Amino acid sequence: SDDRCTMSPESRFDCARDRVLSQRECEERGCCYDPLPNFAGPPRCFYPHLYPGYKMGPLTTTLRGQSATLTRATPSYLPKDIPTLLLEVTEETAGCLHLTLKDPSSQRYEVQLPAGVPQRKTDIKDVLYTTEYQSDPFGFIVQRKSNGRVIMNTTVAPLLFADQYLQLSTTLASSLVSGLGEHYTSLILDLNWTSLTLWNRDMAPHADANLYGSHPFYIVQEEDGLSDGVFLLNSNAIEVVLQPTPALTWVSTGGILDLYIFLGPDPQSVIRQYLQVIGYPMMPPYWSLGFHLCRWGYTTTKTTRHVAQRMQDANFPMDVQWNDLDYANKRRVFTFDPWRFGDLPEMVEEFHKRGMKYILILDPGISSTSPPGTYPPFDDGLKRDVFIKNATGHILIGQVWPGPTAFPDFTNPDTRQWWEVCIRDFHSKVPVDGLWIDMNEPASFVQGSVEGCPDNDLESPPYTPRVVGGQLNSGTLCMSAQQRLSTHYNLHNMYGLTEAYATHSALKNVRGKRPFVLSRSSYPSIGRFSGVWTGDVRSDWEQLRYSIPAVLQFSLFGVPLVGADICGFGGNTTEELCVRWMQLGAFYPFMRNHNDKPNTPQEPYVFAKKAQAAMRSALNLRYSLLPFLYTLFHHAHTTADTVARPVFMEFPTDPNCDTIDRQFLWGSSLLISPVLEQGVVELSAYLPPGTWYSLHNGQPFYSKGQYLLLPAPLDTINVHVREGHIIPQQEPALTTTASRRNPFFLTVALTAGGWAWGDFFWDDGDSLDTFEMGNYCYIIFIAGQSQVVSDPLRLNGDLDGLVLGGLQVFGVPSPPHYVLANGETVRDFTYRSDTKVLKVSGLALPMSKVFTVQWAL
Ligand code: MIG
Repeated sequence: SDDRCTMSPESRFDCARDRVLSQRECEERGCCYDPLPNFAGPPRCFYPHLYPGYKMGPLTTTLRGQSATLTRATPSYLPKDIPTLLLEVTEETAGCLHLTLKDPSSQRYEVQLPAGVPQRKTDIKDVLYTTEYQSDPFGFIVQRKSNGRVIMNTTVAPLLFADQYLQLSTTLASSLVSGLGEHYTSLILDLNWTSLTLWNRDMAPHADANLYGSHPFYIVQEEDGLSDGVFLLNSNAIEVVLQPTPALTWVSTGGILDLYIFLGPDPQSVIRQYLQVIGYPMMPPYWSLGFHLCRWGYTTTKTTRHVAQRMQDANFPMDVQWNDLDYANKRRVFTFDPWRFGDLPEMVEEFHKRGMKYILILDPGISSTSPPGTYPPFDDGLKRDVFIKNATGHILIGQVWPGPTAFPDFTNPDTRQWWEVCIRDFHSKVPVDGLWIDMNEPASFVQGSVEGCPDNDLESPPYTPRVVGGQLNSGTLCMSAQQRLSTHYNLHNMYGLTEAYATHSALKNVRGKRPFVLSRSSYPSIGRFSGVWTGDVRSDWEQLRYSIPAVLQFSLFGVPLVGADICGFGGNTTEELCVRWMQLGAFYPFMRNHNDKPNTPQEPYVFAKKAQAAMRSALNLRYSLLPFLYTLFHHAHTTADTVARPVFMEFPTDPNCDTIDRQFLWGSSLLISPVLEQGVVELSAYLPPGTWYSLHNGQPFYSKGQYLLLPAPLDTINVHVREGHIIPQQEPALTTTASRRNPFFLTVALTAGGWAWGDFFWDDGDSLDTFEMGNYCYIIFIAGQSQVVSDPLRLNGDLDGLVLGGLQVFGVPSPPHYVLANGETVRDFTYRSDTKVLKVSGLALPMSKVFTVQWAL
């Protein structure tokens, strides 16, 4: 046997990714063959040590890094090798190393993210990494400087770089890998010879399928609490192969290799470094954090009004009523059905008068078969030449809800202008508050186009990653379709991003307020413009459970405003499932109940009294926490913190937290432990070391870092407050318009030493760039030595007349003799010696002034 083939099975890298090879064919490639039974296991045909590849020329020092030329003497086994490559290595920041490989002799397609990501230059003196190269065959090794840990090592397999097949393998610093969405997976990915394809597809979430979004980014938890991450800035179809070495192989069907390596060193810093490249998330309007109600099948304005009315009559907080496709005339966007939705404008005005908002769906497909002169979006679009063309230069026609449709090319600036005009005209009749952009993978009901697709290398590349439908053009446009920036082959994964960008800009210009866009398809950067929902989840317990890792993954991708369809979209829900889903959904950063057309209703008011009460209390709990949630979004927007946070991110050195994805945090201080199974009324929840207080009654749990059995009756979701934190809250109301005027209160969770800290961001909730222009309030709360004081660091926005109405202090060791607020005696307080909770109410301390609440022990 060949001693170049001696690596252990788990360290073998597939030499036949592109097609299945016989032993003879494998050996003709110069690879090793082991006829082991390889069902979903190590590859039979694998690279020997030092398999020939590129050879690296001398390194030249550049301004911020190094560069070298790579050449290959012999061709690879792939068609159209790029024989010479330029390697450029840039030390972007202390924690971010940037490495590109491209063809120096001809320009290949490169991703252009929407402009406007501020360059955050930091000190690059003490970089966290070291880089080493192997020159023949070429490979590189990135190590963590502080401890020598290998973060990437690409010498384990050859680099391949052909026109439509780019491949790079690397070891991973550990087996705890997350990211690489969008897929139906747990938070920690399975490295047991699995592959994940990144190719945006209209596909209801299920295992092994490429779903709506593509995020070529992963984060690795290293052994000692440190973390690293890698982003491949490439928008082509990508397959990521994961193996237990632990190692990962990127296979892309085009573009260049543009890698960012983030050294953290902690997980939150990895995410921040990633978002420094792709952009920090937008600040959502306050109202968008309220409850949203939607379904497909509110078939008239009458029905829609009735739904909103019944919600109000039953005292369910709700901010936003939605309509699905039902509103549109012949399902054409920018129209409304004159019979069923003739008074849509009036209905929206009514909602506005009640302090509510209104959103409707917008698909990208523009009907192409209305009689000329009757449908301006298409007529004007033709005139302005905004539609995607097929390979022969004619408008590509696909098939979506209105029948034959053309697809706007949002990479063309003229298209963005035309889109804004469409939105402006529609908005002048129907003053929507936000837009829901669906079907933007883009989805089409025919393969490629109504005429099919030509036969060429883009439609049938030499290698097609495993995609639902088997071909890249399945359920979408032809790959050889032409857009302004490039072919659809290169741009497909960015379609939703470009639409979100256009829609965000249009809404901003038309409304002059903070835009709200919700997109199904996604790509890195989308969090700057839009929230995302996780598509057509089924109404069942498994999908409820996997909605947590789905939401947490979008946190890692810089899309904090995310949620799943509460109570499930596909299939009929049950009362119990819907109660549990409303409880969990109250802690999705974006909270919307949405249902598919044929299903039984699932609005909160349709259920029995007990279920309604449970849902109402979940909604009131969320509404009471909105000042806190809004503050978390402020931190996401300004410092790239996560909102819904994986537990490992907050407790990276506690190995018990490594894989937790049935619980999660809001920020650093609220731990949410939902019931995810049918018939369950108690649950085993992990509490990281320290004291955690039940948010419901202040009962303390002293955890050594252990699982505790918690009661979880149907009317309760377990939420725990971490010691040392202060949560700003507000009395709930039926809308945020009303709740924003209510008294605030504080939940103060003391440490054993009696300390706690919290902060609070507030502005008018709807204006553009309030933080950037300084139009906001920012207040810090500090508890210690038996008192809570506020420290208003900035007071420039909308707090006038608002008061602190009370507070609850958890962990007060003994009954206070008296309570003083700003030095004056307070009568209205209670103390419970069983739970050690002090409650002070009936206060009216202006939030915009320094206040002190003291208790004497
Ligand atoms: O082909 O607009 O994911 O939320 O209700 C289905 C109808 C189109 C898919 C979306 C779903 C929406 C539905 N849409």
